[in-house]
Amino acid sequence: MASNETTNGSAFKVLEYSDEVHAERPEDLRIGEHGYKYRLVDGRVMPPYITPNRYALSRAVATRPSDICFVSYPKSGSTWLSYIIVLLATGSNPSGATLRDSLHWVESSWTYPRSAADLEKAAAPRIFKSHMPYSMALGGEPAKNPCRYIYIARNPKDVCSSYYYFESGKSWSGYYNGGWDHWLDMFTSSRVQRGDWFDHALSWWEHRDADNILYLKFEDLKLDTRGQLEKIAKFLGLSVSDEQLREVERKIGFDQMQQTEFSALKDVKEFNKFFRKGEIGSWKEYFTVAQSEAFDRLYKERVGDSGLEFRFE
Ligand code: PPS
Repeated sequence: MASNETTNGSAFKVLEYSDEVHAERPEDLRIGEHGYKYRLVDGRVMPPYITPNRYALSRAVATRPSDICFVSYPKSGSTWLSYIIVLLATGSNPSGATLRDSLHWVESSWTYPRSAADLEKAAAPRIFKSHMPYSMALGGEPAKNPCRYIYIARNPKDVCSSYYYFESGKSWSGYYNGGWDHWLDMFTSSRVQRGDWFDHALSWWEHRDADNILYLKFEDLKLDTRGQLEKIAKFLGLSVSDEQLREVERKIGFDQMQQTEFSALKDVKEFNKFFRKGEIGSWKEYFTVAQSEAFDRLYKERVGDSGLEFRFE
């Protein structure tokens, strides 16, 4: 274990990404335009800390009926969802010292890495984080797993804008310094870490009616928080009192989450502005009218008549 990481429940330290510690085989990393760093895993663009060994471990997890895996494309509200799941599923009594420490992000070698032995003995419910498309899911094919999967999707214009902010000038992206126009081109041509947004969101959408899959949207969580909390609790088979729901709703508020040390993600270096806006429609600060119209055409073409729709404002 690297010296800048904690073990479960130990003293608070800042987690800092570094190729040497987290990239496993740094010689496999690639550098794209404007310094953008990535690696290919199963032919898909991935961050350097999603290593072949970690990915293999995540695919091999023997899931249990009590397991919960939340999944998303990056910047879609997965941290928000994770806090909800941790609070609901543990009765507000999380296993870790911080939010990240209360989760198992198996595909990643970076924050709070877990070994197969750690996973074996982890307390139920084991709560897993993943940013993989359906075909690369934790545990192998979800249809063959007892685990419950909760996918959260967000309108891709906001994802793209939030992701631009998140990847610019960061260690794990090679201090990428392309401008917005360049980023938008990267995003729409599957060259950003985690690859193509469309096939990621659609891959889970196609399986949304499976008994062990719940498909959520950031916009619904924002506009109907209480209704979505009830939906999540029901899906997880939890009976939660009105008072508990009100308490969870208060704790997961945008401001509240940042003010609480447990959920503020202050243990991760370069995450100081992780809670950027938390809004629907902040893409308007980045997209020009022409870019927005071109994106709408692409959206129509790629999403087609699948029925996957979002509020964009
Ligand atoms: S990551 O790094 O890929 O795991 O990011 P992820 O957590 O999926 O998404 C980050 C965005 O979610 C916003 N967020 C919230 N919005 C509303 N309410 C709450 N409580 C909340 N928590 C996180 C976060 O601000 C990021 O969106 P942007 O648009 O950048 O603000």
